[in-house]
Amino acid sequence: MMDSQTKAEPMRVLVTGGSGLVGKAIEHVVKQEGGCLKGEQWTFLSSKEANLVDLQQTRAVFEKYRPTHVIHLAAKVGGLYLHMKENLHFLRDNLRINDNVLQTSHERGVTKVVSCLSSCIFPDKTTYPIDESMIHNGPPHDSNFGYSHAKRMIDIQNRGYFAQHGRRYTAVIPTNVYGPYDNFNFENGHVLSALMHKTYAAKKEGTPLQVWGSGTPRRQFIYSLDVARLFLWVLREYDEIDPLILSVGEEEELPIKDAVQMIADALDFKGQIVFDTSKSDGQMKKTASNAKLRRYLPDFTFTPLSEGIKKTCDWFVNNYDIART
Ligand code: NAP
Ligand code: GFB
Repeated sequence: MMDSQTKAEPMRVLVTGGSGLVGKAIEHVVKQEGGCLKGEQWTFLSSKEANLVDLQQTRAVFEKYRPTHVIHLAAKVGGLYLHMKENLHFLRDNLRINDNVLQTSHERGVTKVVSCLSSCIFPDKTTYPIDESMIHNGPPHDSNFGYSHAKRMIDIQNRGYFAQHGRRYTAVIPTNVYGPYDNFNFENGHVLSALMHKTYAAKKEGTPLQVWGSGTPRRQFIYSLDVARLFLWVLREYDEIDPLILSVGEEEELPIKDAVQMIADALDFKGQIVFDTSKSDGQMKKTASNAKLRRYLPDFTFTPLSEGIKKTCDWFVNNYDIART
């Protein structure tokens, strides 16, 4: 029951998690930026079509679409405060989703799988900048240990499929991603999307903007469409089993409070900004090196943060009724 791709046959690409922030960005690049080559089939899955925690549903959706290539994005995802509440749930769901997708891909002879890790999986106590060789060099930050260990296992699984079966399954490691179709929920969203919603509400209600934590932790933010363009390059051109960090340069890292000001400017919020230091700061920094990416793509242009934040705020205001809030 091998669906392996003969040389001439165009790819049939299955994007798991195709309805989320990164999935929607890939769909945009595929459909609006010529990312789909002649004869290729691209399928963007959501959990409504198949719950990938369930092996039978996973096998059934692979039977239906018979992919030759898989971009594996599907995961239980969330911001710092959701992780702190549900570390075990993140661990168990993501371990099962990843094993079902990788094993079913192998059983069906899928030529290439590109999975998605995250820069939060690196050791919390480390030297900086972090690079791809450091994934397993010590425990991740305590706030997201469940998700981080499940994601680290993908790197181990990829090595196993290559060592035992010669499969060329690999992974990318984005830093914090933001953009249209993000999760803008106050409690469960990542920092930028949650704060965009809070700023929008504070402006409407004439109340102060509540930022959680001290605002001093530092992050590197990458725009979802940049992640999408890099994903397509990795699918077509990147031939290593070892993962690849997808990030802006270290010099683009900034404290949360500076990103808050960019959001306030983008939404024209002139009210008071309050930092609630009773809330956790989470990991203080996770500075990632993009030197390996730059060796491959020295001229790739990233969307400047202020421009990406403006575009995302405009999308949120114009799509408030369909946005995840
Ligand atoms: P997202 O917006 O929350 O989307 C998650 C996607 O996974 C959705 O399409 C969702 O389907 C699907 N999904 C969730 N549980 C599922 C299940 N049990 N069965 C099938 N599908 C399921 O997340 P995202 O931010 O796009 O993340 C995409 C990938 O990037 C993830 O692997 C994440 O770990 C990784 N990543 C994200 C960031 C970030 O800052 N956002 C940073 C680094 C890495 P529904 O729409 O039906 O719920
Ligand atoms: O994006 P975020 O939730 O996760 O960012 P991480 C958390 C940082 O933003 C913390 C501050 O320093 C928070 O104190 N922050 C301020 C807020 N206000 C808010 C707010 O309203 N909501 C949120 N969420 N944060 C995640 C990992 O870590 O990074 C995930 O837990 C994933 O697994 C993601 O890898 C990319 O950057 O701390």
